[in-house]
Amino acid sequence: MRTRKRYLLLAGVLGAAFVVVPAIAESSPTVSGTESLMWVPPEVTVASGGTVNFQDTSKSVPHGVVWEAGNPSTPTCSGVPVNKGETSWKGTCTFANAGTYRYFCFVHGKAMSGRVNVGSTAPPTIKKLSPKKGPAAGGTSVTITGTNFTGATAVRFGSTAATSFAVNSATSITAVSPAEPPGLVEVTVTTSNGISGASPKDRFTFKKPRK
Ligand SMILES: [Cu+2]
Repeated sequence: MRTRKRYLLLAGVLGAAFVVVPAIAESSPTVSGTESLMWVPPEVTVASGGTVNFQDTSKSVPHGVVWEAGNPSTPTCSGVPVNKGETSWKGTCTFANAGTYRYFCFVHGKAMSGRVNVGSTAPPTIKKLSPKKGPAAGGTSVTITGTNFTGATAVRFGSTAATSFAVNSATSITAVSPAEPPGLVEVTVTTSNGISGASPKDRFTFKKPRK
């Protein structure tokens, strides 16, 4: 057991040191106004300053965008009909500020609504785990406090994925620990902006079963 534990600790440290942060995919999502009077997909997420492609693929049904009052800022658009309706168009809009942008169709009204979520480009960080230990059998509900958790795609205990996790807010995630051999691991949160870096605050201990 002793050797195994050392190995795990080593693996955890090495894993954290050699984590390769994937290049952020800068491809922009595309939203299509359809013949069935929907924006597809109705919700997309981009980084601050990111762009979204908009198009009318219906051929015959005109659509156009109306930005709702209360958005973080007015997006800068090119080739997208704003406050008017047109058929067969294709363009892009750039979203300078973080936050949620809501819009609806100039022709079809709020029944045809969409959202663009604009997030930070900073990778997530972990500031606190609570609790910091649990049984090797897993099943511990761990509250992870930190930053930039919005859109988290993975939570890992060492190299093992959490059994499940829920993003409560940009600063809070609740994750259920998987089964792991006893020992210390680094917990990581992954978003499209990267993986949280190793720190003493993200360490979780899987306890040996009592005999
Ligand atoms: Cu429309």
